[in-house]
Amino acid sequence: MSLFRKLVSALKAESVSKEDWEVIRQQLIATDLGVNLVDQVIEKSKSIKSDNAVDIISTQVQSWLSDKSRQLAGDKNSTKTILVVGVNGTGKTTSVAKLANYLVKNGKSVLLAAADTFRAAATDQLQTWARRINIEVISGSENSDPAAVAFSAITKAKAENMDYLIIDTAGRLHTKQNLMDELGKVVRVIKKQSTVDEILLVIDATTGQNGLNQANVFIEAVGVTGFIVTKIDGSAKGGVALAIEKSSGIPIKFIGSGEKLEDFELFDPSTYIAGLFE
Ligand SMILES: Nc1nc2c(ncn2[C@@H]2O[C@H](COP(=O)(O)OP(=O)(O)O)[C@@H](O)[C@H]2O)c(=O)[nH]1
Ligand SMILES: [Mg+2]
Repeated sequence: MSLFRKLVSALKAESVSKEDWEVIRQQLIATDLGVNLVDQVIEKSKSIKSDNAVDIISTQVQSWLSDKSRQLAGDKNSTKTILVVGVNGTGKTTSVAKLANYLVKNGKSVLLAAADTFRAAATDQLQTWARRINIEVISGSENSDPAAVAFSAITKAKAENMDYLIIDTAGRLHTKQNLMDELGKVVRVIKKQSTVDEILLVIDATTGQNGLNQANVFIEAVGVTGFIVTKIDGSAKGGVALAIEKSSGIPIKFIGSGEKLEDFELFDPSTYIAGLFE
């Protein structure tokens, strides 16, 4: 990704002009790191004269990342429920499929729930993925109650002793109150029978600072436990990942890097930081 390429050159240079610092600043702002963090990096960079300058700055940037666990939470002996939430088009349904595939490849049993009942197409999309992974999807008819789908799904997942239940949800909710009501109801239905172990918020890296604002609405409305940052493949704006962890303290757990099932991995902070400073 090497979003910090120009900064790295400057840190290694004998001297850097005022104009060059401004160019670097603009380049960092374009990564969607946010003006505040960019200015912190620039100030610190200007102040150090050392052969280790790159290491010093990358350590500073690393300290902005969350030190919370990036592993999926939950008791290994019972069904763990993961709710996947986020704005429409960010990549929720694709990420649900990718996460299921990742878990199945690691020997886990997974049931899916298609609780985005606003559009029949959303259920079809999830069923197509599930056929490829060879797992089952619980769904309801169009416009049926998402909480009813969640109820059937958790009942089945527990009866069959599944390792994971992953619930895809709708993002097309006009107000925060709507969002809270609908997601809150799904959470209550699960909690009557089991636990909600993760609420993963999907963030589209290409939406930049706007993605951050959307994230805050979800963070306030439901107890988000982790992020899935998608579309980092098509983005020169990977700075949003840093910005979002710094501002929320919530860890990124997975990243999506393409449209295929395999384009998905655990977020590794060291690799991410190294990539920025390549
Ligand atoms: N390039 C790229 N595209 C993605 C990624 N994740 C999802 N998409 C695409 O984004 C679009 C919306 O995805 P979808 O899962 O339907 O979003 P949802 O509305 O949040 O459920 C689809 O065209 C996906 O193929 C990713 O990591 N990289
Ligand atoms: Mg969807």
